[in-house]
Amino acid sequence: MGVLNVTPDSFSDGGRFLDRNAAIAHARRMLDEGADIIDIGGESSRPGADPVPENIELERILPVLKKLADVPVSIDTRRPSVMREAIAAGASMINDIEALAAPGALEAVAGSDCAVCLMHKKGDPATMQQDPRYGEVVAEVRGFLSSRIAACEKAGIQRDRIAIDPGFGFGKTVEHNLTLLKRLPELAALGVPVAAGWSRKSSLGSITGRPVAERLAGSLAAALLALQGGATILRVHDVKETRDVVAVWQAWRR
Ligand code: 8Y7
Repeated sequence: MGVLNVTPDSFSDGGRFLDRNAAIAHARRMLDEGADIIDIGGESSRPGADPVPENIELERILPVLKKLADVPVSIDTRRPSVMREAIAAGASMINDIEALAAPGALEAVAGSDCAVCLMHKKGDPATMQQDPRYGEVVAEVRGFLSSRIAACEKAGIQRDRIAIDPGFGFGKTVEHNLTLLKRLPELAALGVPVAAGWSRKSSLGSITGRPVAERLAGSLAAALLALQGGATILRVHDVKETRDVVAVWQAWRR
């Protein structure tokens, strides 16, 4: 899954693809490099980010989505109204960092054949990295994702439309992220595809001491560990390089 931020303030590529044509060109390039899904986001969910009004989110997302009608597109949004519009415009997946918790979100996806990625986060983007605490992080994340899968199924979103994601960096310390990465098989045991997003994240900065522009090697190491832990969707900025990681891992596994 290649990341396409159509926002002025995302932490690693904010502002670069606000121009519509640049965004579409970047999506095409990621597809050429081997991306299977393009994840379009019109609202930054980085720690401390401000929310954007719905009409702005839609103005950012819809023109790009419509130009990518021929490929699987995921829409990164928390808003049921945006989900509905995106699904009507051809989105294949809703990637929701709130796991369809907003009132009306389950219904927005249920009345379609669209897939959903349910992500765990603790707290809100503005404050979630201020001293996050868990009793047992894996049990809490697993319990949450399991209950969201159940809520989806109850709402009529069949299991084969659901993926889950521990939400690395969303209300989690480096230790929490590493524990979740180490014990990813316990999430995979829930029986739906697991997505993982470590690409360029601040935990990699903490571990390597590198700024965001120099986190490719760290991102690839984390991608490999996620694959080995059972992730089947990797949400990344650097598609070409991650494809090589996947190829080496698949060759080794065979
Ligand atoms: C993730 C995500 C972000 C992630 C899923 C960033 C929207 C922050 N991270 N969605 N979104 N998983 N499913 O660093 O880890 O790209 S935004």
